[in-house]
Order: sequence, then structure tokens, then C-alpha cells
Amino acid sequence: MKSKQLQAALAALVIAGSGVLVTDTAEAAKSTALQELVPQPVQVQPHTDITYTLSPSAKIQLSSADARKPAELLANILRPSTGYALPIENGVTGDGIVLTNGADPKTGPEGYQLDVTPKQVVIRANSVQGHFNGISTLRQLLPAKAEAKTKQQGPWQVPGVSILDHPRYHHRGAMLDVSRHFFTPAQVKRYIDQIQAFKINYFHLHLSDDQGWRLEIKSWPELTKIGGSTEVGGRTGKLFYTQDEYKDLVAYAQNRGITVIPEFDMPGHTNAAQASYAELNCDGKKRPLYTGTEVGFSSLCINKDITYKFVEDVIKEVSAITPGPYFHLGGDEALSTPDADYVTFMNRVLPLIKKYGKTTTGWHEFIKTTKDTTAIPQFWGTTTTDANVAAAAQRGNKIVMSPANRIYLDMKYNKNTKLGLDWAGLVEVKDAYSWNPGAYLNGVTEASVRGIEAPLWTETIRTSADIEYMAFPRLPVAAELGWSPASVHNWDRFAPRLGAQGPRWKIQGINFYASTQVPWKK
Ligand code: TNX
Repeated sequence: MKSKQLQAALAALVIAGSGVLVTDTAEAAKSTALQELVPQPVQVQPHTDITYTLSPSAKIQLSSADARKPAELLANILRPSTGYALPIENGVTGDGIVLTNGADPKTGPEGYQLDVTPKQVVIRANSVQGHFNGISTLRQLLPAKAEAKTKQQGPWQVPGVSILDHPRYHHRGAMLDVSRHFFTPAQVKRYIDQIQAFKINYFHLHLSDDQGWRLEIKSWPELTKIGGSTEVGGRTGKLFYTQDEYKDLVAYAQNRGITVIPEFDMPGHTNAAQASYAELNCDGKKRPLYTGTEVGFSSLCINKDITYKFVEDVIKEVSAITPGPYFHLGGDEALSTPDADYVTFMNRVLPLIKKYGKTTTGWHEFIKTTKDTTAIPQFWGTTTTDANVAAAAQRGNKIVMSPANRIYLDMKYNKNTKLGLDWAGLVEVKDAYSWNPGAYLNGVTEASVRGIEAPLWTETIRTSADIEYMAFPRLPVAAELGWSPASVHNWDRFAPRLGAQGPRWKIQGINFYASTQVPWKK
């Protein structure tokens, strides 16, 4: 056997899991890339006799205009690191990366096929989403240094493979609380880029809470002038997004295949609004601004009409600048709102969300007030039983799973973690992985689960480095749970794949938590 064939054969054996060591480092790097994907694709068929090498004259070729945004995303990543021009062209000819249609129907609305030939990497998908997802996979098949912002030395090899892939759940989300601490548009974009790489398709922004109102509402300008002037810890400044800044963030996400879900938390968690407008308080007196971290002390005034004028104006303005179909109304921990008032409030507010063309989503408490099966409860409890959520599932509602003791990114990893909270427990990487979203809540089966979301509350989180430390590696864990088939779920096989992301994150400058549970690749 020629040595190249021998190496290929050895690589095939490694993939088959025989544990044979491949001594040639380039061959080994290529073949192992197929075992290092997060999230794990549905089907990976290696072709060990094939390698594609990106050449300086390669083009990104489109067979449909639809694929232009995904193509631009890929070009913006690969041009700086490879130093190649990588022009984006319509039509398929010759060497390069091809984005085309005609994928196997099994790939569904978000899946893709990726086929590596000696001359091309062909990503086939029947939707823009599918192309974004295929590109996320291709990025992980290239050497980690392809992620660098400066020119690196090739070769830029992709191992021969045929992949067919599609998600387990439609909803794969990440939430960022920009109320407790405010994050600039640049910081938010940085996080959007990081979640996008793991096929996350929803970005939920928690835009109001006791400590801050973070989006300009033109008909209620004091909300940001007063309510958006401070945060936990008392820093002051312009700590809010203008509507133009918000629209820019939404477009930024959209250009990466991500739908923004805006949240305005009510009827509790409303001190910032109550500090901005006296009339939102039952006693007609403005509340002081709040920079602490307690929850449950605030409530809108349920029996005043002005409350609903306020809520309607917010829904109306936010809906007009949010292309996505969802409005998240919070609804959690309304501990200062009597139960009957909570029901009264929701009965008046839910129709307003419909009136402005949006679908309601909210923290799961609100679902006890409605029989609307299109409403989406987001379960954030720490129990495996919730009668109201189970009843909603029986009626046909789809549930987003965010159990706090599993997938709250603000929980400490262990008792020495400096950042974060521990009210739902300590959540090490393995704890975050070891649960099944489709069989977690009694009475909520796989078919009733819309997906999974990893929330990051920011009482203790102030910088991008802080965000990254809490989100990495647990956000990729959530992405794996949301995307990969239940049948591949296995910690011993997952941990090395996760560990293989380490070099990539180092190159990207991600400040990840190097858990000792994970065998990090050097
Ligand atoms: C509970 S989870 C909250 C938030 C806090 C979070 C901290 C939820 C719907 N409400 O207000 O920020 O705990 O972990």
C-alpha cells in the first residue's frame, strides 16, 4: 500500500473507534475534525481517500440569491485568516465552496447536506437557515486558525465527508439580560457571533427589569431617560438602546440566521418603569431607582387604565421594529401582584400582543392564565413537575425548556466560581449536559417540546469576558441538546468533542471556563 493510502486507512480505523494512533499529524488532524463537531450532526460518512484544499483562487459559488447572507458570513470569517479573496459569485463553476439547493427532503426546513469532493465543498440546503447551519459545520471542519482575525499559514484542508444534518428541535435559544447590567451593541454583537457558531437560532433580549429599562419607547421617553440611566451597582450613563440601535442589532442577528425575541417583563420586575412615571404606581408616586439584586418587590398598578395604555404603547412600538413573530412578556416572580390581579392583568395584555400581530411567549407562570395553545411558556423551574405547564402541553402548547438547575448560564459551576449565583444549585458542565429536554417534565413529552433556551442573567456579569466565562462551555452544551438527535446523547463521547473546541475558542479570544470535567485539546 502506498503511504497515503495507508494513512487514509488508518484514519478510517480511528474514525471507526478502534483507537489506532495516526502518526502523520496532517492526516490525523483532518480525520479527527470529523469527530470533533459540536453539535454532533445526524449522519457523518467519512471519505478518507478525499481531501479538499481551499486554494487562493477558490470562489464562494451560489446557485440561488438566497444564500448570499450565509456566503457573506463565511467570507468574512475566511478572508482575514486565509488572506484569499474568496469572491462570492452567482453560478457554480470550478474550485470552491458551493451553496446550492436540492437537499434531501430529510434535511427539513433547517437542515443541510455537506459533501466534500477534491474540488469543492458543496453545501446543499432548501432554506437560508440550512445554509447558515451548514456553514457552521464547515467552520469546524477547517483548521482552528481559520477563525483568526489575521493572516495565517495554510494549508486549508477539509476532510472528505458526506454529512446529512437537521435539528432535533426548532427552537435553540440563548437569552441575555441587558437590564441588570447593560451591554453595548458591540458587546451584544460579539455574543450573537458566538452563539451563531453553534446553530443557535433565537436570541432573547431581556430588555426591562427593576434595575433598568433598556429600549427607547418614543411615546414614553422617561422610560430610558430615567429608567435607562443606571444598573446594578449604580453605574450611570446612557444605558439603553435607541430604536435605531435596536433595529441594527435585530438586523445583525437576522443576517446571521437569528431571530430576536424582545422581552419586557411585567407585571413584576417593573421598578425602572415605576421610577420613570409616577402614574404607573397605585399611589401616584415615583419609585426610587434600584441598583440592588433583590427580586419580587415591584408591580405595575393592575386597576388603572393608564397601565394598559402604557403596556399597549410598548407592545405597539416594539412590534413595529421587531420582524420576528414573538413578544416575550416576562410574567415571572410577580410576588407583589396578588394572584387575582395577575390573572386580570394577563387577560388584558395577552389580546394586545395579538392585536399587534405577535405570538406571546413568557416565563411559564403566565400560562395558567390562558387556554391559547399558540402561547409559548418557557419553563424555568427547578422541579420536574409543573401542573400548569403539563396541562398546557396536554392542550397542545409547545414548551421551551430552560430548567434553572440545568441550563441557567448564571449559575456557578462550583463553589469557587467567582461570578454567578447559586440559588438553583451549582451547575458543572456535566450537570448542564445530563438531562433530556424531551423527557424532563412530567406530562411534557418530546412532541410538546419546542426547544431549549439557555438564559444568562447578569446580576453579577459586567463584561464580555464575564459573559463568555459563564456561557462557555455551557452554551455549546445547550446547543448540542437542542440540535443533536437524542440517540447520540452520551457524556463520554460528548466531552472530547467539547474539549476539541478549546483551541478554536482560544483563537477567537473567548474567555471560557476550562472545566476539569472536559479533556481540553491543546
Ligand atoms: C430568577 S428566572 C429570575 C430572574 C433572576 C434569575 C437569577 C426568572 C424568570 N426570573 O429575575 O435574574 O432568577 O438567576
